[in-house]
Amino acid sequence: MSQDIYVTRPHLPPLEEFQGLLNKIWESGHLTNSGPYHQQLEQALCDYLKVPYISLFNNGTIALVTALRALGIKGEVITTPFSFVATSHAILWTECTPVFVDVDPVSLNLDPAQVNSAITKDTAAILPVHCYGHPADVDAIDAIGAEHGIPVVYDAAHAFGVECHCGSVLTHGDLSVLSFHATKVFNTFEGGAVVCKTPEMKRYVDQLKNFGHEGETVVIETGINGKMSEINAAMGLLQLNHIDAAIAQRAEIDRQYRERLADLPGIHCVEDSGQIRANYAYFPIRVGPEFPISRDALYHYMKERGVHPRRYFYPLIPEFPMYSALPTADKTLLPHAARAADEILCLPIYPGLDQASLTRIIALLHDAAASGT
Ligand code: T4K
Repeated sequence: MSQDIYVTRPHLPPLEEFQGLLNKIWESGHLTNSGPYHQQLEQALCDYLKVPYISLFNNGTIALVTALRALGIKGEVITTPFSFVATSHAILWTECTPVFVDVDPVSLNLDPAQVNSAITKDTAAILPVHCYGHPADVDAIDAIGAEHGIPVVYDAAHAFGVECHCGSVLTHGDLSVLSFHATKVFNTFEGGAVVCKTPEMKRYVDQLKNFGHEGETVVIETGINGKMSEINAAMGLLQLNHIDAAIAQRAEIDRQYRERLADLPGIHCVEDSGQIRANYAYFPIRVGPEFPISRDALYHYMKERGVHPRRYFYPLIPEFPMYSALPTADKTLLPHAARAADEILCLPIYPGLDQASLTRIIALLHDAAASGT
């Protein structure tokens, strides 16, 4: 019986490499609160990602909440309905109101024209997502933010290492937020980061994630505990040694999917959107009406046969109960996002997905097509 295949499997460095770093943590007793590995990882990530300042976090969600808080956002935040629920939850946690606008039907990222038309006197920020690691239309969205004096925070949870026409996509907007969760391209088990443009902002974010402390006896803000531990930081340092090889393996899987699914009517691979360097974080396909069975039928067909794709992102965020009463949650106002949520299926992609597994996944898609004709 062949093993089940999941949408992802975390990349892990060789265990013996980790053991060496653990020994040092045990010797020093420095477990958290900006220890040596934490500081090394911040610098190493700035170098790798080509960004000026990074503040590490214990996860991407707390990093998002802290980023909004650091900019003093109060009011309405224009955002995408087509994302993981953490994007909108961060808006609610900062006591702001999400304003959903539709996505571009091809890139599935926020449509700048829709963002522009949604701006009112109450708009406090724009929170786009680089969905699947495909860059949002950063030039257009940054320009809208600049024109109206509205901060832009990018949820870059999927966009580790992604570069667009002008370098790292993480240098856009006022702040960008990364996730280093186990399911991400670069993982520290749990983790995240805020990418900052100035030393002042980095210092402020560092204070906010450390209870608002400024030194030993002064507390300047109602901060939170968002600190990354030394264990997670050590894992990050090791992961960085392997990241280029891991992304190269993802690229090869992406290439094969595109090539081997090209002749399957009704299956449409979501196109990249303008990245110069991609990270192949996800492999989303759209199951069109020409495919003999529905997206959900295909999802169950595959699961029953031991392959577990995921419907990222279904249901749409506005359908969840804490959002559904908002005036902008009406799905008829979000037709492109609603259609994507009904058609999308993310196929397994991760370093270590072997050739036999890839062939099995692709064969299953062909079999499913044949089963419905
Ligand atoms: N913004 C966006 C746009 C995001 O996508 C996310 C997170 C965030 C913000 C928030 O960042 P964090 O606070 O998480 O750092 C997963 C992740 O939990 C979540 O991090 C991620 N986005 C989201 C898209 O996916 P689930 O509920 O799909 O995870 P789960 O546990 O079902 O895992 C999926 C598959 O991965 C499993 O079937 C098997 C495999 N897996 C998973 C884990 C956790 C493993 O093999 N090992 C593991 O340890 O949410």
